[in-house]
Amino acid sequence: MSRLIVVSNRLPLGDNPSGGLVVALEDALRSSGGVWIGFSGEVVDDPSDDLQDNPGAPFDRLSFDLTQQDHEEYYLGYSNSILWPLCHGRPNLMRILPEYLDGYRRVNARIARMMLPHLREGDRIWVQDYHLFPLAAELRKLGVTAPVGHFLHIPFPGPADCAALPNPEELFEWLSHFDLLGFQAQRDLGAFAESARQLTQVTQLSPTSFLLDDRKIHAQVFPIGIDAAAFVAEAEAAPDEDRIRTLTDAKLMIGVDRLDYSKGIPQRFRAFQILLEQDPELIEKISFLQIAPPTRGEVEAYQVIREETEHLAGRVNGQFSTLNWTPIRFIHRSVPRNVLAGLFRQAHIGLVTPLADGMNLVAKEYVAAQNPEDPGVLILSRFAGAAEQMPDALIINPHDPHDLAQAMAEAMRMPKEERRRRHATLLEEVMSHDVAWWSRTYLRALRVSDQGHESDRMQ
Ligand code: GDG
Repeated sequence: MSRLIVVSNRLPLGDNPSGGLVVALEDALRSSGGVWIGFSGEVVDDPSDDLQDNPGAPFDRLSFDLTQQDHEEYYLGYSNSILWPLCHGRPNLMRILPEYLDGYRRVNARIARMMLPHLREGDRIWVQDYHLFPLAAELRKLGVTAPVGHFLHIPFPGPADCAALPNPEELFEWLSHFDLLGFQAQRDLGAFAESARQLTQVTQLSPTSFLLDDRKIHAQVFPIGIDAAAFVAEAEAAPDEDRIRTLTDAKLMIGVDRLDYSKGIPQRFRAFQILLEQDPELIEKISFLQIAPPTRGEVEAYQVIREETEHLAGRVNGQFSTLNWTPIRFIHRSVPRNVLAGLFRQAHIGLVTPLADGMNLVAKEYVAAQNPEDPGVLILSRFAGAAEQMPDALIINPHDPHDLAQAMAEAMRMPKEERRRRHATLLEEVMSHDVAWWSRTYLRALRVSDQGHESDRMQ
C-alpha cells in the first residue's frame, strides 16, 4: 500500500482539527497509514532535529519546532513579506531582505532532512502551499525519488510580478523538482506558463505538461472545495440565539475574512458608503456585519490595514448611524464555526470581494449555508479563483466602488425567483466539487504523472 505523506507549513493539531483540508485528506491518510508533517506552532531556542509524534488523530502527525530566527526569516519574512504580497499582486508591499531568502532555504532544507528517516519505499508526498516551494529540490538532493506533488493555495504571479522577486530563476528551479503542480484556477496555470516562458528555460509539451530545466513536470488546475454536506448541516442546526438582532428590520449583509490586505475590506466599506449616499431609502434597511479575525500582526502591512479599516468603519458609522441603527458592525475577532454558519444563513447578502484570492472558501460556505427556499445573494469578486466556477454570483470589480455599490443595491431588491435560480446553480457546483473531490482528483493525477515518469525512466 502506497502511503500518503502530506507536508504543510502548519500541522493541524488540537482535538478538533476540523479544517476542510484535514477532513478531505483524513480518509486517504487513514486508509494508507499516512503521515502529516508540519510546524508545531512552537517557537523555541533549541529545536530538536527529530520530528515529534503527536498522537490523537486517525493518522500519524509529525511536528517540528522553529527558532525565533527561522520563524522571522522563513515564515514572517520570505513566505509572508515576499511571496504572499507578490502572489497577491502587491509587489510594493514586499520587504526584501537577504536573510529572508537564506532562512527560507535553510528551513526547507532542514524539513527535508528531518523527513528522510520517516520515508519508505512507495510513499507519495503531497506538499502544500508557498512556504515549501524548495522542498522537492531539497528532497531530491538527499536522493528521494518518490513522486512529489505541490498544491498552491494562492494565486501564481504573472511575469511582471515574478520578475520582482529577488530570485525569479530559483523559483522555477525549485518548481522543476515536483512531479505535479496543482493550481486553484485556469488563471494561475496560465500565469505559471507565461512566467516560465519569460523567465526560464521551458518547453510546453501539452496544455498540462512542461519541460522545465530539462525535467518533465505536470501542471493542472484543481479548484479546492469545502466539506459541503457538513457545512449545510452546520448551518441548518445553528442555534437561533446566535442570530443577529437589530432594532430595525434591516437585512443582514455579511463579510468574513482574515484581516488581510488582499481581501478588499476597505473597498467594501467605501462602496457601502456610496450605497448609503446614493440610495438613502436603504438607511436602516441594511446592516453590514464584517467579521475579520486578526492575522500576522507582526508584519507591518497588517498593522496598516487594521488601522485603515477601523478608521473607515468609524467614519461610515459616524456619518450614517441613527438612534436605532448602526450601519457597520466590525468584529475584529474570530467567531465559532457553527455561529458563522448560522450568520451566513441569516444574511441576505454574502460579500466576498478580494482584490486577489487563490479560491476563497467563504464564497462556497455562504452558498452552502443558504435556505434554498429563500436564499441570499452572493456578491463575488472577479479576482477570486472561485469566480471561475461561480458565474451565477453577482460578479463585481472590487476596485470600482460604484460597481460594488450597484451590486449591493441589486442584491437588496433581487426577486426571490431570481435568487432561487442563481442559488440552485451555485449550490450544485459547491456540492459536486467539494473538498473530497479535490483531494481525490489531485491524488489520481499525481499517480498518473508518476506513471508517466516511470515510463520515461524505462525508455
Ligand atoms: C487560503 C487562500 C484559499 C474566517 N474567519 C473565521 C473563520 N474563517 C474561515 C472561513 C474559511 C477560512 O477561514 C478562510 O478561507 P479563505 O479561502 O477565505 O482564505 P485564506 O485563509 O486566505 O486561505 C484562499 C484557501 O487557502 C484554501 O485553499 O481558498 O484563496 O488564500 O473557511 O470560514 N472561521 C471561524 N471563525 C472566524 O472568525 N470559525
